[in-house]
Amino acid sequence: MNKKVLILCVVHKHPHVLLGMKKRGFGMGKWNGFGGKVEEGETVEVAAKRELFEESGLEASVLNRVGILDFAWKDKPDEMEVHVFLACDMKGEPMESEEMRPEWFHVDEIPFHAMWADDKHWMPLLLADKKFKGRFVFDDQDQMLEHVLNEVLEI
Ligand code: 6OG
Repeated sequence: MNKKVLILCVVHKHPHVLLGMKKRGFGMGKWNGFGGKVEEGETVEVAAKRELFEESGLEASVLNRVGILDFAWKDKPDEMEVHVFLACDMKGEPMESEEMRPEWFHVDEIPFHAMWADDKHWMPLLLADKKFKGRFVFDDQDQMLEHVLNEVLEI
């Protein structure tokens, strides 16, 4: 098994969330939070602030880690451990980057049909200020085959 550590940041300013349309690479054509791989020597928090700034132009003063999600693909050795962060307080205005086109969505109008299939399971927990851990398995068409998701008190 080959496990990569990544981070994902969701910006929540009630009643809106900021998502980005992924313009290239992994997950292209889907709305998602902002994120990517943790670089060598970085903590997950530092990586989350860096990725949020690089992809959205926003500077978060505080980022709270609210979830850890494991993603696996059937018949593939690669797995991802994705640390999910919530940003509620930030400086700047969202700006389009090479990777992402940001857009605010009302929490009742999140475009789950154009997002990774796991998001509709854990995002309601994130929006309700809950913490969670989960594992999701996909097939080679990125259809979700199995999932386990639990609310937890501490990450
Ligand atoms: P780059 O390849 O752009 O990092 N990511 C996922 N996010 C969701 N919501 N569901 C998934 O289900 C995901 N798999 C990966 C982690 C990829 C970004 O996409 C996130 C990173 O923020 C499979 O560097």
